[in-house]
Amino acid sequence: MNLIPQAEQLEREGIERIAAARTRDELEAARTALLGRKNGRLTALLAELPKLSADEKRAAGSALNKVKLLLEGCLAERDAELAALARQDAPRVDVTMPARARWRGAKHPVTIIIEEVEQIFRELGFTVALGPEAETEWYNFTALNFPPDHPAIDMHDTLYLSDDVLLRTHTSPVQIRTLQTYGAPVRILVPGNVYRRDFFDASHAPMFAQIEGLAVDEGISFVDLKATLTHFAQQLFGGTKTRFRPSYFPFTEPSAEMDVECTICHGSGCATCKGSGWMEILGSGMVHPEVLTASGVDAEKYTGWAFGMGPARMALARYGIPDIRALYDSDIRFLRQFAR
Ligand code: 2NL
Repeated sequence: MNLIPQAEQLEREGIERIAAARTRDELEAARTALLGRKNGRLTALLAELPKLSADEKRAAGSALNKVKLLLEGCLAERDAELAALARQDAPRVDVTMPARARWRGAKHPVTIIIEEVEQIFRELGFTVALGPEAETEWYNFTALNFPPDHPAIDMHDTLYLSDDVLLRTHTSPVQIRTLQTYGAPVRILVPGNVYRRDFFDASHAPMFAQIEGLAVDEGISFVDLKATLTHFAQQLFGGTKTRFRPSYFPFTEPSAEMDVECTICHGSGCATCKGSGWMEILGSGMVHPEVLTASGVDAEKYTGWAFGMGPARMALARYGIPDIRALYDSDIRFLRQFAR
């Protein structure tokens, strides 16, 4: 028996079959049919070897081993060809193409200030309180000790929705409502939008954000007001100097404005502080006993202090924005500068 012609036949047919494989699956099927350990054609021929004489065995074994090595080489070559073809068909990527710029959201500068103020007062035990923007004259003016002929109550300064209902001119009504609902003691911070009948110009807007704060408890004094507001200014502006000046509001007595050393020129005088070296940041005072009484709080037992400030003004000062209208234009070129 001679296996040499069969080895040659396997070689010829194997080369043809490998070249004919058009996919890697077909190539794998060819590999199994030709060289598979169980039912491959080479394995079948090798199984015949024991029947041969020693000389025939040597010649046939060497021939079969040559065929095996040759077909393995062909399989590897075709496999590389098919892999290269698959790469060519895959969608191609231009790695030099510039990336599309990703949209980054930004907080509005007024929101940045409000959130920082909220955080500072939260750490002092204050709770954030919210309330309606449409209010009655009683909550907006009467309970706050405005005399009935006060100019702010006039239709020229306040936006009325009806005879009695108006758009709140400050967030103080929320403090009155909180005292009515929960009684003393309270420590609250009240951010929100307020409305005034003003023309929109570089320094006025008919709607703007306000933040007020109120602390009412037994034994609260002007010391608490000064210490808390000084701590607040140092947290927000980073260790700057502060000063208090006497002032007047119908709802506080005594009243005081707090200034911080100008954050732009550090006291030497510039355009932002109009040469004074100081920036006014808030109004404050001891809650007028009439306000406590109107809110149902015993003014003999409790005292309190309160403050109000405009975060839009503070944003203009901090970021050096020259015109308040930039805060309300929704111009993306302006707003994206605050992305961090
Ligand atoms: C300012 C001044 C201020 C208050 C607001 C207040 C509220 C209640 C009682 C007493 Cl319920 N006071 N708020 C007190 C002092 C000043 O605002 O310049 N705001 C922009």
